[in-house]
Amino acid sequence: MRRFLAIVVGALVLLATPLAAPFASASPPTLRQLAARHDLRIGTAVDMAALDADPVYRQRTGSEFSTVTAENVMKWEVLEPQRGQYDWSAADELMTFARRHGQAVRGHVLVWHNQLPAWLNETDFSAAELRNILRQHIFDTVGHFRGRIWQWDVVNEAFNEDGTLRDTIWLRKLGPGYIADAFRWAHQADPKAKLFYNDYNIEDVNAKSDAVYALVKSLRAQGVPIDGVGVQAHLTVDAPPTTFRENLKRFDRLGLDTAITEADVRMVLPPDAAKLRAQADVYRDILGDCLATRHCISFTVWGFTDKYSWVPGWFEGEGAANLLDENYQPKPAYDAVRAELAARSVAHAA
Ligand code: 9MR
Repeated sequence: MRRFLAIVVGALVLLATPLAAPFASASPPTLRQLAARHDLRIGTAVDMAALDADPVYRQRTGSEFSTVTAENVMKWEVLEPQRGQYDWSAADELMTFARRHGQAVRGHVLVWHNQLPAWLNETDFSAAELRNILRQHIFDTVGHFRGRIWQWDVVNEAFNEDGTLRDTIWLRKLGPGYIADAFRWAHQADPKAKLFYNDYNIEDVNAKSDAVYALVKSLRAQGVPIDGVGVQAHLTVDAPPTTFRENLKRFDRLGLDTAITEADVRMVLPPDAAKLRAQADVYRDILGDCLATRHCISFTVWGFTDKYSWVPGWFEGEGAANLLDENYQPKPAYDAVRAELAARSVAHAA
């Protein structure tokens, strides 16, 4: 379907070019316009403080991207800081922004072990109580946004690197069945949302992605409503994935959608020409892997400017992981992403 559309759109563009050219605007197509040719949504995580305070950030978020993800404001600690008292304000603001800009929203995140509210960590709930709390959280949250979320990250980062299940409050108290439960509850709360399992370090075929593969295969076999696998893609310039395409394709063959959900490519600071070139190559290659995978439906970067990246705060001495620098100047990676989107439609049309 994607290839077919690209051919049709490519042909139309070729046909229309001589007529349209005199009237065409001088500005080059945005990332979202280029991605639309492939039936792909291109997205960014959104930092709500920056969206409120920085007009340039706001403008670029709206113009360049066709899907957005809340970087933090749909996490449990933000939504329900006191038990039973929800604060939807920041998340709703993002929903309004997305609607105004014709953007699909990725909901992030329902079940995770980080950024849980203090009241949840502080009390020693029984298994039955905790199961009810999780169920209620999923019904409240998915229900609040019902009909307006394109993809939900239902369960996030449930595995260790060796493929065993991560020791979290959910696994400890509820056992491994919490994963299937979460998907079933989310589906009941919004039958139209696409439901994703999401994780990092699963770009390559490795012990962790093998475990995710086994999990989603077994969920499908049991009739659990799961639609896709999100591959975060928090990467570095010097250790890019080598089997990403093969990995995406095996999920595709299971009948699942895939999505790149949190791409960034960090480097040891300061940046230099060689590192920026290497970074561009990694962005280009993983985008190419997504485009080559039939049901890889979105490519989301975890922030688009180095100005607000989470990376320097977490990895000492590293950063410069995004497409634009701190002054919103395009880096080679931005040009590489544009070129990959532009070149591929031409190749398909040929
Ligand atoms: O980018 C997020 C950062 O602002 C938060 O402080 C951090 C806290 O856990 O979470 C970051 O986002 C994470 C995402 O929700 C899940 N995958 C890993 C991301 C980077 O840590």
